[in-house]
Amino acid sequence: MTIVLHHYPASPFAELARLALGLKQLEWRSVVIPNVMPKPDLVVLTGGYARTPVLQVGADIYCDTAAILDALEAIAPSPSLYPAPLGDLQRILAGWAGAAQFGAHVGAALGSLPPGTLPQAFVDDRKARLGFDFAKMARAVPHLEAQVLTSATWLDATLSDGRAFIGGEQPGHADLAFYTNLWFVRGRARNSEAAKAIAAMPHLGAWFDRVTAIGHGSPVEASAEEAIAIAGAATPDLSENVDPISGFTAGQTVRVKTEGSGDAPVEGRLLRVGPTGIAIARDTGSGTVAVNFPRLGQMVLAG
Ligand SMILES: N[C@@H](CCC(=O)N[C@@H](CS)C(=O)NCC(=O)O)C(=O)O
Repeated sequence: MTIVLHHYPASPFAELARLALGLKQLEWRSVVIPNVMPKPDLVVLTGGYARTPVLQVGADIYCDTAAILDALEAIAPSPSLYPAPLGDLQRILAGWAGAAQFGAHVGAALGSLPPGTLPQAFVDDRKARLGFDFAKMARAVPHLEAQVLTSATWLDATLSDGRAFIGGEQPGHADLAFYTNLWFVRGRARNSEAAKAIAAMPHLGAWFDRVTAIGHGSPVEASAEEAIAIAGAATPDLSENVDPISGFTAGQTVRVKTEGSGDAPVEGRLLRVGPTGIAIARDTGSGTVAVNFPRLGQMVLAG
């Protein structure tokens, strides 16, 4: 079983996945993908999903960090990404960190960069795909930094009782999700007011260092061609398990689309759908892959 992460260094969600690989001390192949469209080698595997990161385990493809972390938890159950006492509540905290809070952190960081810092291709891509308006973001920096500092203050207060991680002595999904938001602000906008205020929070700073120390496991560089060959040589999990409440049947052609986004839907034959996940089968031209998504935030649409 070969684990491949399709990612690029500066992506916060990719950093979340890299830390999850580190927590599990896994060996993995690192395929660096473009940070703008087009991503032809990635979509050969995903069928259209082009966000960062994507995990590949042989011919099983996992889109979105929620599905990626579930896959890693199944591959290497210990140490868990969902340790007691929070357990699955880690997911709810991570979900908040990865939604409005993610936007505030990214906006506070990118908005405080001097104009002209970001490559034009990146500015154009994010405008077209995600509706980013960098001039508006720059004007909103004080507001966005306030959103960042509210959650940073709550985290610092939570950690002030001496716990090592958000849920206690073991790190979990929530730690990785909040960390990557702060990592982006500290890394991209070192001299911003938010980065300085965060650096002055003692409990948060010590926790940040503990999460950094988790590391990334053991990455080995690989090419997109190698990743496609790995998928071609492997057999995906084509087991079927369709929850009748979904209104769909196994084998039916469906499209899976990220809610509230302009992202391309991914078409395939429905394998599995339940309260926590979706899987479809599709042909890449050189074999079949199973493409997995989280249930939350993904729409299943009839063919
Ligand atoms: N909900 C997704 C969000 C992924 C996401 O939006 N990633 C950003 C990068 S951090 C992205 O895809 N940006 C556009 C790109 O990389 O092309 C997840 O948890 O993986």
